[in-house]
Amino acid sequence: MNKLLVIGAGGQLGSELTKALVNTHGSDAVIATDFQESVKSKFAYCRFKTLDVLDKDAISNLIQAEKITQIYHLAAILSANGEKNPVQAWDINMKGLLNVLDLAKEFKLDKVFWPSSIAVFGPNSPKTNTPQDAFKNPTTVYGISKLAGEHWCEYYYTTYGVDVRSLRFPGLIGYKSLPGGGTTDYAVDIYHKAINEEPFTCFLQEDTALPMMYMEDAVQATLQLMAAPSSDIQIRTSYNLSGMSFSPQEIAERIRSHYPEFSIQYAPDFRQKIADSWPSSINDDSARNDWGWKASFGLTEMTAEILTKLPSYIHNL
Ligand code: VAH
Repeated sequence: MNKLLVIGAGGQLGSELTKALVNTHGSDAVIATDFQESVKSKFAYCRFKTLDVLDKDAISNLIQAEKITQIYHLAAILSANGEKNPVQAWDINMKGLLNVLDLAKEFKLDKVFWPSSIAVFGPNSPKTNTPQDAFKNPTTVYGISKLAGEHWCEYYYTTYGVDVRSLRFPGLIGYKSLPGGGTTDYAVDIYHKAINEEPFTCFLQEDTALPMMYMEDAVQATLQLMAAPSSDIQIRTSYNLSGMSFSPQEIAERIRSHYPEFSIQYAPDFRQKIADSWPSSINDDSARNDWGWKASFGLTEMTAEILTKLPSYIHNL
C-alpha cells in the first residue's frame, strides 16, 4: 500500500499538491507535514503533523512508524527570502534534501519527489527557449542550492538506486495560498489586489518576462511524472517544465479585460536583479518526449480561472 509523506505541505505548491495526492491515493494514504503548526487548518482532509526537515531522526521515526513508501519533499526557502539569510537558506534547502535522500536509501522508499526551479539557470544561460542542458551559473543561494540538489538527486539514483524524480518549476501561480517569498510572487499578489480593486505596485519592471505556470498544471505535471514507469525517466537531475511566459504589463492587460479600472505602477527592487538573471522562456521537449507532458493553461485561461474562483475562495476561508 502506498503511504505518502509530504514535507513542507503548507507552502504554495504543497497546499494544492497534497489535496491532489489525497484525491489520487486516498486520505489514509497521505500525511501532510510542515514545521509551522499554524498551517494545520489547511489539512482537514488528511492527517497533519509538525515536522522540521532538519530533524533527521524525527523524519526517520515517522517513516518507520507510518510505513512511508514515498516522500514529496517540498520544503525550501525561495529566491528572494533566501538572499536575506543565505546560510539558513542553504542549510534548509540542502541539509533538508540530503536528509530525505539518505533516509530514502536507508528505508528503500519506492519514490521521492523534489522540486527544482528555473532558478538553476543564470545570466550566461540562453535567455529564450532555454534548453534542458544549457549552461547554468545561478546567482542566488536558492538557485545554487537547487542546482546542487539536482546533482545530489542524480548521484543517489545512479549510486544507490533511489528513484528520486524532479521538475524545474517556473514561477508557480496559485490562488489558494499567499505569496511565499519568491521573485515571481508578484504574479500571485496582483490577483488579490485586482479583486479587492486596489492599485498594485509591482517590484519588477513592466517588461520583465519570466517563465510561469498555473498551479493546476504544476500539480498535474507532478502526478504525471511520479506515475510514469521508472524506465521512462531519462533525466535524473531535473526536467525543464514550461507553462507560459509573461511580463507584468502583459498580466496587467489580461486583468484589465476583467477589471477595466485595475491600475499598476512599477517600483523595481532587489528582486529585479534576480529576475534579470533568469530565462524568459523554457524549452521542455524532454518532458514532452519522455513522459508526455503538455501544459493546459496560458495567461488568458489562468487569469479567467483565478479571477472567477479567488473571491469565493477567500469568502469561504
Ligand atoms: C521563486 N517562485 O520566485 C520561485 C520560483 C522560478 C522562481 O522558483 O523563488
